[in-house]
Amino acid sequence: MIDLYYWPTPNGHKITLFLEETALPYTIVPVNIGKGEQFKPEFLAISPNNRMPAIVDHTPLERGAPISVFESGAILLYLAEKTEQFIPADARGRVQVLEWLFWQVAGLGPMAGQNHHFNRYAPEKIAYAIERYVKETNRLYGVMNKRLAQHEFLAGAYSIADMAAYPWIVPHEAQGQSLEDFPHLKRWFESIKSRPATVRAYERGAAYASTAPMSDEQRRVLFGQTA
Ligand SMILES: N[C@@H](CCC(=O)N[C@@H](CS)C(=O)NCC(=O)O)C(=O)O
Repeated sequence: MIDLYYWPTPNGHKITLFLEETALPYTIVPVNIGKGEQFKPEFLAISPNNRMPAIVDHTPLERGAPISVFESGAILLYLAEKTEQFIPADARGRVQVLEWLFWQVAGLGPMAGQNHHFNRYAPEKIAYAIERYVKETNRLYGVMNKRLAQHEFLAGAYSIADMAAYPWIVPHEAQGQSLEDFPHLKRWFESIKSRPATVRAYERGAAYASTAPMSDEQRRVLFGQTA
């Protein structure tokens, strides 16, 4: 029913978290981003920003032609609306989920992404850049920790906002962060980690994951892009 264009990165995991929670039938179409498969014309036709994840829903609610969606936040929202799950129906509850979903896609994701880049992948270790993104990641963890001191999840019950954020907290050590400094975030993290759907989602990803260090060719494909 749904084709998921996927690679086991934090943005990819967001969507398998949702699909495993809801048991929507899906097929993984691997997009090996280190090999440049995100530049294949058939993938660019559904994801013009050459980034995964993307989905094609072959049975949209309104019937008719398949619907494709790119951008992880748009995909989560599309799937939540389609299934009426993991987003509340009332305006007050809904807007909170949207706030934290957008906070993740516009803040935590890009900042932690730059943290990964300068901390782990950059061939030169640039102290200013590392410090800038480790500190900003730390600030964002603090924002979540404060929120989670008062709320079990980011916005009401477990929602697409939590699914967007969780995969970006998984690599906390590599981001130079300790969850011991953020006890409420740690409680939230452990509770999502132990959900059976989370375990299944990460198991699906493990089939594609590689532990090999990034090669020069992969670095060229991923970090040498221009228009
Ligand atoms: N804003 C996008 C970001 C997606 C993204 O950055 N995907 C990365 C992997 S986590 C990717 O596909 N990279 C391929 C590339 O850089 O060419 C989203 O939230 O979906």
